Amino acid sequence: MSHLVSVTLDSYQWTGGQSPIDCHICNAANTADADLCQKCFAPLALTRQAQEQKTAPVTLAVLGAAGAGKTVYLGMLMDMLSRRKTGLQLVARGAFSINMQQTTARALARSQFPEKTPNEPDRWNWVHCQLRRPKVRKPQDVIIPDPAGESILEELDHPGSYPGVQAVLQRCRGVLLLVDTVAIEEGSPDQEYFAMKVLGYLAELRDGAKKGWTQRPVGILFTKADQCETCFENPQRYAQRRASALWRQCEELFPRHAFFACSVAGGSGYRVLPDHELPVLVPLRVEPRGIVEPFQWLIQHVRK
Ligand SMILES: Nc1nc2c(ncn2[C@@H]2O[C@H](COP(=O)(O)OP(=O)(O)O)[C@@H](O)[C@H]2O)c(=O)[nH]1
Ligand SMILES: [Mg+2]
Ligand SMILES: [Zn+2]
Repeated sequence: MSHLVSVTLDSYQWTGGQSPIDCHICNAANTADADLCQKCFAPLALTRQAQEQKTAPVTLAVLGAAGAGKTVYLGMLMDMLSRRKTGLQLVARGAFSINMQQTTARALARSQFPEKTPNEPDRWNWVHCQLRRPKVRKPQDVIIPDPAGESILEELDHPGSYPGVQAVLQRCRGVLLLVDTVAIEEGSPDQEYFAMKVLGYLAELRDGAKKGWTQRPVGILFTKADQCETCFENPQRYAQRRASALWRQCEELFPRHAFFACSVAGGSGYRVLPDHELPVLVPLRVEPRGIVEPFQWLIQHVRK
């Protein structure tokens, strides 16, 4: 029996008629018929759609530690803005952009939270949408990825391990940084440290000619604030009292920053679900608060 196998080299594809495609997120060259970028795993449909536009899409980042509430927040935001008929509205571009909204809405409709975002970058959600704003004639294309929290941390600790995260951090023109209020109330410092690591990274990047994010907006968003009414009452004061190192970092390094509080669930409780061994935290009812305001602020402060 022979152990010889024939392996097709990818390089044959470069000789085909179609020209290679440079990923919009990380600039890596890809074969014309690839679906995902070979370096950062962003869907190349993003790049193809971006190439159709006269003005390049703006990349925004929604970041936070694992479990901070990124997927629930983004899914709810998309769902709310895509159903609006006036004010700030959003239209998804391409079927892949609807996945996260659909998963979140479907889970909440069954009184559950969506499953955790997988670590593998080829399974992250990417949203490409068109923003329509009152009194602004031209719609603006926006790209927002939803990476797993562990991958963000891994990239911050070991640069180069997740090229997708690195590319997004370098490319994004504004950040919403999510901080879990429940964890802060429980006395866990990890949420604050995570946010500070992200801000430390951003502060080292160049913004135009200067070092540091002097012009780009950073919104700090306290999630799950249904569990902490004082946070809702005054997020800025809450930050100053309960996350003082993060608050100081924002004051000193990011001239354009603001604090917000949000929640998707109007209370939550534990329930035993058929396919889970342990009781699972579920939303008691869906009662979105403070979802649109932080995003609206971010969009307003992104430099033209
Ligand atoms: N009480 C409450 N819990 C929430 C809310 N949003 C998310 N959670 C909880 O936080 C968990 C993680 O949310 P997820 O969006 O998956 O976090 P991610 O890892 O940052 O994407 C969910 O499974 C819920 O248990 C909220 O608005 N209120
Ligand atoms: Mg997630
Ligand atoms: Zn790429």
